Amino acid sequence: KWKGEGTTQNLESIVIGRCYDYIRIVNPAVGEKNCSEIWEAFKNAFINKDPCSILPKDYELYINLSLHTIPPNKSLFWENNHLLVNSFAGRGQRYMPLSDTLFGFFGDLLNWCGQANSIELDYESCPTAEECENNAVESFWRMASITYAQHSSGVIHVLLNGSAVGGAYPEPGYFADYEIPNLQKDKISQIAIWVVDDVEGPDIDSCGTHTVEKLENRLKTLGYDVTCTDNYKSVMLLLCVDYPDDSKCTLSSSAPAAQRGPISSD
Ligand code: ENP
Repeated sequence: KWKGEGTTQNLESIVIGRCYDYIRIVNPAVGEKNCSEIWEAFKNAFINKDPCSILPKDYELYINLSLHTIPPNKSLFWENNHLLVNSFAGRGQRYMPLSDTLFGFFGDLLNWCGQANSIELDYESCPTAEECENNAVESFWRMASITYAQHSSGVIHVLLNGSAVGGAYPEPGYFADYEIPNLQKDKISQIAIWVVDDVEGPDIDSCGTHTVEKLENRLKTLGYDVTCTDNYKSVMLLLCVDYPDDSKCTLSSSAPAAQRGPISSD
């Protein structure tokens, strides 16, 4: 009856398994968490309710039970490059985007919704954001985004896609609407923006132009120390794994270095 995909099959097993994977293997520093209690709180946010009347605050208990500290300088905000962010972050080893916190890891890439007057999940279909914005998944990410931004500190990183149609910094968007307004200014030393184009994609947006300029101005007006880098090399190197022969992926410094020969003393 809805236009969106239904609840992911085996949702309960997946999220409880993810929770144990997270607290035991991915990030044991979070300490002891009760994964079945977290699942119950998650489920109670949306079961037996009209699937278009779920609000971010319905996930309050879920967030309280799964919350943990986010290490300073590790936060990574992003738009339009989910899979790149997941591999760049390295399950929290390099950076800790929302999807590498326990409360985001739980829902990443999954889909879920309930039904009014039934305690069953709906595995057939779920409302899309166009059908109603107060759906279970949308409200989950809103609540998670707000919490993540409030708990981020030190140098904040933002990875944007310079090839995205419509611009690297979308408005409306989670970053624009739920994350920037919830950053705690006194805990933040700098905001480092990286605008990276797809290797074979167009250069639509860059530092100082279009929507990125708008973002830089917004953050500066809020009083942040903002830096912006185009095609940040670490991210480019990762993208280039799939395009080793593209001209953008030439390791320019290696050939001269190899040809230079030994340093002579005279
Ligand atoms: P998209 O549309 O590129 O990618 C959405 C996919 O990323 C979905 O599969 C979603 O899981 C997963 N995902 C992981 N983290 C988030 C998230 N954090 N979020 C929404 N989806 C997330 O992403 P968006 O919609 O532009 O969101 C990007 C935002 O995430 C940025 O603001 C960034 O700073 C933030 P699922 O369960 O829906 O299948 C917040 C909102 O971290």
